[in-house]
Amino acid sequence: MVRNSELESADKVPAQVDVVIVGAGFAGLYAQWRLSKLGLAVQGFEAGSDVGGTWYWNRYPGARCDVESLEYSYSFSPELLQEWEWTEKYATQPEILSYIEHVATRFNLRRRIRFSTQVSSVEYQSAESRWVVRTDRGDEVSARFCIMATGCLSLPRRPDFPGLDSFRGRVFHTGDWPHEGVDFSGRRVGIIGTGSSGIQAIPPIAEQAGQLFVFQRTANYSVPAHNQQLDPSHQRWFKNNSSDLRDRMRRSSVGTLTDRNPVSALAVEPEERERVFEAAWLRGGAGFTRCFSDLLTSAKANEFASEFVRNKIRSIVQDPQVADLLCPRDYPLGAKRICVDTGYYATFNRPNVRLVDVRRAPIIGVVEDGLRTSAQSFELDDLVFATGYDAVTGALLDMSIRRDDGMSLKDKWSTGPETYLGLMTAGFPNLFFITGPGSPSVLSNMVLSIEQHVDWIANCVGFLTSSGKRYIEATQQAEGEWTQHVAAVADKTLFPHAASWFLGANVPGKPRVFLPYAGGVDAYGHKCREVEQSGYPGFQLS
Ligand code: N01
Repeated sequence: MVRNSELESADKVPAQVDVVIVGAGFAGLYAQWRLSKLGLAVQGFEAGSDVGGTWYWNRYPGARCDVESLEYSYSFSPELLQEWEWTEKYATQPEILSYIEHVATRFNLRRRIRFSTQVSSVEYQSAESRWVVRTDRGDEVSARFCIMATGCLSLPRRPDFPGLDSFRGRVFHTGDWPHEGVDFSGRRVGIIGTGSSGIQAIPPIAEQAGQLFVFQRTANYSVPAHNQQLDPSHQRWFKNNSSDLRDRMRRSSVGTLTDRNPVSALAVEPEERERVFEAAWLRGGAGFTRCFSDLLTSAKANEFASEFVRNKIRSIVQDPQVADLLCPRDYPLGAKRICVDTGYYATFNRPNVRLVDVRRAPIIGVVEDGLRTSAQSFELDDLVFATGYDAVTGALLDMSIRRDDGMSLKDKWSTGPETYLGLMTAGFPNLFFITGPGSPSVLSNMVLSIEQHVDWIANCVGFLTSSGKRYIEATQQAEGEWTQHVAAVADKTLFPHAASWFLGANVPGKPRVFLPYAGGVDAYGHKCREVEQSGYPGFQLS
């Protein structure tokens, strides 16, 4: 075993370590803490110049979490819980980033991370049962274990419009926003995309810009955040009861305190249904999709909720034609990730904002001074892409992960990812994914799911190390059965009824496979515990 004292500076990458951790967001940092505690030598790599992951890159105006701050935070340290004071119900990106930076400093986690460094290849040497990790800065390190904390939404996608290079104005992507911020004052701005990022960025950009054109291909369902300052007594209550509350979150469907109402939307009178929808709308947040038991499983129940939101849009947006265009109709509410906004629909009442339907008249290209659709030209100074990510598998497949006999993860997953529990894939021993495909990941409170995965991985690595075993690998059979189970569970829901990034539908050529596990955080956690406690059935240990 390599001693930690040999790794004083992240700029001196040792030739051998026990564990390499790729990424330094919420997942990578907790993995650093947890694996180092086992006395293992750990080396981290991070593409950004500091910690933060998603919250390092997504600095666009309006960026904010849609899980409540108190719930979207680490639970591993009671001291950290007590000393950190969140200021708002839904934290802004700067506040979350300072929290992550504080964690890195408080637990001294940066010293084993090499920043501004992209991992380019990860290769398994079967004779030695070790991984060789190489970076774009020429580092080469050999490790027994490799942990991919690369994030589910970390590889931005920008459509390749003809002529984009000829554009003389400024071009931005929400997922790679300039650190110094952007001043849109008085400018003609075009924004493409009305998913969660676009819906958050549009209101503040509209307040600054001279003119804002919103290029919408698919209308999205969005519910108000009703964000507010955190009441100190509520924060105290959460901290004093955190142990019970965290247990409740772990036993819930998505890892938050707002769990699913067990009552069917079809079992109540219309007045009661409206009352429940109205209460959920007034409470705000993504919990709207859980205000009845069957909004994501029954098309009929879902249509009631969808029509409720459409009516809200019609009541907020003054121009009936614009309101109509903002009303989603071609997929069930929640089948694409529901958005949470502050003033999104009302922004379309501003005289300087125009909604452009690029479903009817698609974008055909970019020219020197703007953008063209098949119907019209738009003169622009700035172009903002809020066009999303190659989600869940994108960052993993962007690296060359392979074995020395030539088999690559890209080849193995060419028809869709196959994992056991979203944690490991057969043929790639000692390689762990945090919130990988086939785990609740993006359907859950990410911080809670990250902690659950890191704890499982740390316990597994601790067990292998103490029992003198060289490696662990998912079996083909367990992986095949789990992959089928993930698909079967998704098929019982309305999720596959939308062409979403959950299914890979936003990336041309990506296999259409439902990526996260929709069976719930509670059932999933139970299964992982059972596997751990019964000696890792479904995995081969050597
Ligand atoms: O990306 P998206 P996102 N021409 O893929 C459009 C998380 N997140 O970055 O639907 C025209 O959802 C595309 O149109 P369509 C959250 O999990 C969380 O907004 O494909 N339009 C769509 O409107 C979220 O779900 C938070 O027809 C094009 C948009 O771009 C996930 O990140 C905040 C186009 C992409 O939407 C991703 O959200 C932000 C084209 N060629 C993000 N190509 C919070 O916590 C794409 N589009 C609140």
